[in-house]
Amino acid sequence: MADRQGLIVAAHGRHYLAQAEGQLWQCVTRGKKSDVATGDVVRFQPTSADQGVIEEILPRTTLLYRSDQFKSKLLAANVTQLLIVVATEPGFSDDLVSRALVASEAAGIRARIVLNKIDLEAQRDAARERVARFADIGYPVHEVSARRDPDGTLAVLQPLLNGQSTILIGQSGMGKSSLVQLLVPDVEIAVREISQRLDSGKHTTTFTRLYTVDEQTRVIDSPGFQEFGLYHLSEGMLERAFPEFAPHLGGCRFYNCHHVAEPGCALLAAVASEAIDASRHQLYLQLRHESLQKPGYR
Ligand SMILES: Nc1nc2c(ncn2[C@@H]2O[C@H](COP(=O)(O)OP(=O)(O)O)[C@@H](O)[C@H]2O)c(=O)[nH]1
Ligand SMILES: [Mg+2]
Ligand SMILES: [Zn+2]
Repeated sequence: MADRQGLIVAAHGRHYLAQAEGQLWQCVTRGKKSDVATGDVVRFQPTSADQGVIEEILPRTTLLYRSDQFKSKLLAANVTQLLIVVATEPGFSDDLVSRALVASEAAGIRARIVLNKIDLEAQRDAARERVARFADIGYPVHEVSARRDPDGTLAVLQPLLNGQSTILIGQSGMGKSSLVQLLVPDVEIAVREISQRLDSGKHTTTFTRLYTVDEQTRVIDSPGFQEFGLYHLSEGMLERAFPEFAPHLGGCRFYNCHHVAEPGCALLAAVASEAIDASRHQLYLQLRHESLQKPGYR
């Protein structure tokens, strides 16, 4: 059978679901390769009416991933936009938000923050204050309530998602799946179909899924995560992934300044004068430390 071109809509271990010619194909890779990501466009060789073997990943425009000391975890390919979903309750981690922002900068993907559950008032002001710090750096923040105000939520998000390929990421319980349910018509049918084909009907939510809203618009739901390692980013990539550092880079006494404890460091001076948030600089130091753990990347 002739090769087909398909869009990867879900990845689970080394099993992939490709959408092609109006149907889903269960695909595997050759050998032990598992470098295919949700959102990839692949060329595959059909082996039956609905199964195939992936032969080639077509060139990607973007690739979003995280990594620990030993391996990379691909989050999604070809996305144009990252939506970081946080909520008033349960509490969210600033550290994880910042790490996701750093990942998006390094991958060249625009990022937005969505503060969900603004109907819950107890922690609302505190949550607003925390996301405002990211707005100050320049990241757009959008307030919604997927549950209490679905129409208002759609009015805010639909124009932002139109024509984009957007991945929703965030800790579990923030409301990612609730938002996807609003944004994707007939999502239950798509979920059931994907789960059954990929996971033999076990209905786990531990994998990333892509939904097609229209020809130009895609939405990707991802499982919640507790950590976001970025061991793959070099020191040079890291300092450029904090947009608020930019005005100060180049102002250090030493051209090869690491912004750790060097005399005459413009970044440390900016932290001291509170022009740069100390916790963001702390994260830079932590990420730098992580990247130094990974030999061969520097
Ligand atoms: N009060 C309130 N609860 C919400 C809202 N959005 C989602 N939830 C609830 O928060 C819980 C987690 O939502 P879910 O979409 O599964 O989060 P996910 O883990 O990020 O996918 C569910 O019980 C939702 O009903 C909201 O706007 N307001
Ligand atoms: Mg979910
Ligand atoms: Zn410096």
